[in-house]
Amino acid sequence: MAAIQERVFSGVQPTGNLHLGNYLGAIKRFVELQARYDCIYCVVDLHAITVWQDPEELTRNIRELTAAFIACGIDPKRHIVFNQSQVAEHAELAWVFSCVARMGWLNRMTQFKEKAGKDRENVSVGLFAYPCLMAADILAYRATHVPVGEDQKQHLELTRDIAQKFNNDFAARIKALGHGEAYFPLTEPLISGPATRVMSLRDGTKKMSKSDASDYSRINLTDDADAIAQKFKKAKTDPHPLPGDEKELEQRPEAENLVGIYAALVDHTKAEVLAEFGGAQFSRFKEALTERAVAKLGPIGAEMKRLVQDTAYIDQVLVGGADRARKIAAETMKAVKDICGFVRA
Ligand code: AQP
Repeated sequence: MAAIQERVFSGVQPTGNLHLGNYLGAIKRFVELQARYDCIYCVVDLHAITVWQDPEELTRNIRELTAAFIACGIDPKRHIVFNQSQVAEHAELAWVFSCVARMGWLNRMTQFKEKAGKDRENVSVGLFAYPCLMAADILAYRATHVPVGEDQKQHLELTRDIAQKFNNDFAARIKALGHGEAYFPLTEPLISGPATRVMSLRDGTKKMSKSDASDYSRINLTDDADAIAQKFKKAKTDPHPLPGDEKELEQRPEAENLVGIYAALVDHTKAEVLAEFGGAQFSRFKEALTERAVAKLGPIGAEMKRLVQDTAYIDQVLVGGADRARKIAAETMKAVKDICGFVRA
């Protein structure tokens, strides 16, 4: 049986309003990892429908996110880019994992608690079971590394728990079928850098999020230079100049957020940014930040707008990527069926 090879997998939901947090926390890292790993990047449309999606808007958002991946620098020829619903093995493996995961594990997921809020009885079963599908996304490719933002850390820990329990429950069978000691790898989360949790521009204690009602809370990847300038200008800050020392950012969430964004945009540490801007007023820092953000996002937004017009090209990328992804996922699913004891063709 094939040994587990190093492989990167990650996904983003096509739920519109792609923002700077998605870019700095995830997509920018996806791009960087291409040089070192075989990468699979997925438009996770099955995750998107855990909350209601207008079908026409969903189609547009799937294509727009694919365009964003490519515009940010993901190469769909060297790596795999596809949308999840085209590879049925994700949903199939998710069912097996729903039978491996325990209710108690899922009950502890903070994202579910936050998203369900007081309306727990009325949210979809899919929203609750979401982490099982996420584990299936990753493990269908036996991915060893998953770049994500800080908010996904708990789901990745659950993915490891599911892999571990599957490996333990079926240990004898896995060995007998020649897979060695473990079939699934214990996937490593890749969460590092100065922008693993980009915060809202209106409230430094809240995550920058697609679903925030205020467009001023986030910088969208498709915002033009004027919108970016306006949003940073209005971004909440405190009355003090920037400190020279990183420790002094601790009680200043808005300042820390803007410094982290700047650092991630220019590939510096927060300490290096403060060495340059310590003592500066926010007005000067925000101008420099706007300049950096426009320089980075301007070309991405323009390329996204160009690519989404070419739906034939985008759809061809997704179909081609899905064909390549399915080959890998189908091998995994065959092995899983044998391990579980299902009879198959
Ligand atoms: N604010 C953020 N800072 C850093 N990373 C972030 N990510 C999301 N928000 C931030 C990372 O982006 C990747 C894709 O996220 P997703 O689309 O799958 O789901 P999400 O986390 O639900 O995105 P949002 O924007 O927060 O949507 P809503 O408003 O629906 O909750 C992931 O790697 C995520 O960590």
